[in-house]
Amino acid sequence: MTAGPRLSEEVATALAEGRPVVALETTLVSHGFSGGRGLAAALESEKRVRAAGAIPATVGILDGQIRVGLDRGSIERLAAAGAAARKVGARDIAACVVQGATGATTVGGTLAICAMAGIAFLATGGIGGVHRGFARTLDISADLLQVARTRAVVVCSGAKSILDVPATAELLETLSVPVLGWRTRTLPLFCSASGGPPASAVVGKPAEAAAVAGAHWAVVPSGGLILARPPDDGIEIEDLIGEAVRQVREAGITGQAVTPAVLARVEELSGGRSVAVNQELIAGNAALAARVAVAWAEQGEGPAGPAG
Ligand code: PSU
Ligand code: MN
Repeated sequence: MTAGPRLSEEVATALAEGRPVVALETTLVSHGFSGGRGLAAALESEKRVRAAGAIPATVGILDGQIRVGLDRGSIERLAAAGAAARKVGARDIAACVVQGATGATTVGGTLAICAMAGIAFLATGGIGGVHRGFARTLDISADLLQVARTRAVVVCSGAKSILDVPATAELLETLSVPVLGWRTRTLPLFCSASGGPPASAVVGKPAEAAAVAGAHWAVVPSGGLILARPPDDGIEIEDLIGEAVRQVREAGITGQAVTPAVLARVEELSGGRSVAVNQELIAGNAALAARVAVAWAEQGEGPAGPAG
């Protein structure tokens, strides 16, 4: 049995020709939204990646097969499965494959597959991070460690403010992960642009971001970078997030279920306002990731990915 990823023809060809490819995760599709909005976010992201001149590679595991470059029907399947799809981080891939299961990959899981496929650009809404109350629960997303050990640029709007964002920024520093602010000096708080901890550097052009990535890979060949883009139209929902985190804790929810549960509560408490921002973020980050991937390809430094 082989656990190798199956690439779509389009993605395989693009990678072979050194053309820009952007990976997209699917946990947000299955677990991140209610009512089919995860599917809309996924399809819009793909569209934006293409519009910016790159090839989207949506990643997931279908019936035990790791797939890179999902077709629409497969993305629809993951969306329809919802919570029935496994939430797959890097540690969960092996069991999901061997057991023939269907799984939606987190940022960390998607990055692990990017390393296998040779893709070096990924977009999402917000990465996982250090959870509030981590000293008691030790709940720290595996996304952070996977970013630290994967040669890739992860474009996001920071870590969700459902997390302890200053602690998340500290851990990223500990892990030597550059946190590049996209035209901002601070790490965005997902729904809101301001109030976060400082970025480690500011970049203002896709080519600059690509150049910093290349220079970083000369220093840390197998390490990742975060490129953090603030929301275009942020909203202030800090109080409500605190309330959502409290409710989830009181309900006794732990482990992998925490992030989806908090997201669902935030969606409810904000009367859906968080969802509109979330969808816009994901699509905007996909577009930016594509621009950076295009700039990388234009710099002609060759394949960026680990398999290249
Ligand atoms: N942020 C969102 N929606 C999501 C996630 C993050 O706005 O659905 C998902 C991502 O896939 C991320 C994962 O990788 O949550 C992190 O989960 P955990 O905290 O359990 O590591
Ligand atoms: Mn966790």
